[in-house]
Amino acid sequence: MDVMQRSNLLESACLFPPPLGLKLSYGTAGFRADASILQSTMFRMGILAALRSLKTHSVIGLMITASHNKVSDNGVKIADPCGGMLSQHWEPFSDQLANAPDPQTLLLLIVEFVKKENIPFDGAFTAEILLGRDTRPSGESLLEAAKQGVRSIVGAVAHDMGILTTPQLHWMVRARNKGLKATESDYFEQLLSSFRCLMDLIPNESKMDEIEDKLIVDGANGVGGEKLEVIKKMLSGLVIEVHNTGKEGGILNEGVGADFVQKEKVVPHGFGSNHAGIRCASLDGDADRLVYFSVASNSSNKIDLVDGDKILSLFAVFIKEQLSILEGDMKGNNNYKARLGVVQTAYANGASTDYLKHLGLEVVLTPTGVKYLHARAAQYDIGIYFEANGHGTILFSEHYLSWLEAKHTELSSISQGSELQKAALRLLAVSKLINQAVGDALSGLLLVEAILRHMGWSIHNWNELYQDLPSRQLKVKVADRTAVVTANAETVVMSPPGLQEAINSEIAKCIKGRSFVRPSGTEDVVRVYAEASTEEEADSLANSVAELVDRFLGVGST
Ligand code: 16G
Ligand code: MG
Repeated sequence: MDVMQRSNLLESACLFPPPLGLKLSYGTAGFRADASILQSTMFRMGILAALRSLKTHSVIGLMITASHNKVSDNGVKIADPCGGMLSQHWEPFSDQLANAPDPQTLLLLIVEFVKKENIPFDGAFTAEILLGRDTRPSGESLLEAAKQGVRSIVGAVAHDMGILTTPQLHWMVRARNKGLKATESDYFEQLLSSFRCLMDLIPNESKMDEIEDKLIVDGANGVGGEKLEVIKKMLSGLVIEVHNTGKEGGILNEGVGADFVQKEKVVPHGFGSNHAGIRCASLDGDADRLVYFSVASNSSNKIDLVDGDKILSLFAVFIKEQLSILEGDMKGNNNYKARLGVVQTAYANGASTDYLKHLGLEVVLTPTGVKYLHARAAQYDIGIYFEANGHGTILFSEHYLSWLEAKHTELSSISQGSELQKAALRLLAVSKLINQAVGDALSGLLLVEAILRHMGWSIHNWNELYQDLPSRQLKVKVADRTAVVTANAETVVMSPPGLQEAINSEIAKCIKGRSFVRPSGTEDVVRVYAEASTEEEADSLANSVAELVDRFLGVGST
């Protein structure tokens, strides 16, 4: 780094002093805090994104969003060259950058890191950053801070991609680095053409008339509703009505959205008994989560939730069906059996895991957070991952996709229109429809809709795949949540000593009891999950475990 670069960094850093006395952390998926204190973090993440671009010789993404958090919050996450989350290897550096107390310390940190990581500053490569933001009012000024951060690295270029869903930005980064078409209209075009392809391949015998044409979507008053309005206009064969678009004066994530619906299990604002029985879906504030629900027929505000686990199960059933057609009667020489795997977290309802195992699928658990699930799913030819909260996707390995392309070409020449050829084409269409970079509520929704029509299933048929075990989630405020150390994909507490044994004895009192605790990666709390055979048992197990957490770690304890 030459003198000009150093003075450029120092000068611009002076314009963005960090908030005093506050420790920021990259957390599970980027920084999140009250928007008013994020200017310096945003500026510094602009720098980090530019350094990452230089290091990887690739386009990097910077997304300004706080997902399902309240509207006064905002946040930032970085998309790596493949479109996935920032490499965990760089997370400690992002924490250090965000927390550097003054411009000199910041510069020193950067100089050291550039040396350690061997980041080239020879001008041979132009750092390029795609910036996106959700609909939060604070997004615009935070975007300016991020741009200044990018530009404080001499020669780096910041492209403002405008208001986007988080998955759209990840998709664009991945597409750019693969040399593919990468604009927003390319995104819509890819989704719509692969959706159309799946719809055209629906078997004639599918009982489509049993399915309500109409889908009502809760847009969380965020960016997802806005984008869905665009998709809607280009669709045929599916009627979508979007509520909570944010245009009717509703507030982002307030009593609406996938997080609210999944955690509270009640109707979002704008939905009521007049929607009973109709297929409904809910997106979160940045549209990377999707859950479905139907409004209970009695006049209460209760819903039948169809969560991420059930979306995963629907996808798994469909993919498995296509694979057995394709692999059951292999014609030609070029035959191959795909490795199909399913990835969940400890939050997956126990009934879903049992169901998936009964289907004969390999099911693995990882810790909470997309970066863990995604990495594990990428180890299969086809890896399906979902969190119960509705974040997930289906990954196809490059190797499998090349095989599938070749197989499809071969089948098209020897048995055009055969079931085998159709199965290959369906799998190829799924790989284009479903976002390969990150979980995406919009593409997930289109895939769910296509599969329901393929199966001839109403939302009720789908929901009956298995019966969820009653579950309860609580959070406990403690003195120091980092004192909770877990292992085995967060299912076992290693520290503080004795807590796991105490939890075990509570679990033993319940039929089909299961419970675990973990420190939240996004809030200063310890989370408690419990499930059991009845609502009462699940509630009481959650309460007893929360009491244990409080006893071992409560605000008063040290
Ligand atoms: C973030 C994660 C989500 C996870 C949630 C857990 C990403 C993109 N998002 O929203 O996957 O379920 O955090 O929050 O990784 P918690 O640690 O507060 O429970
Ligand atoms: Mg989100």
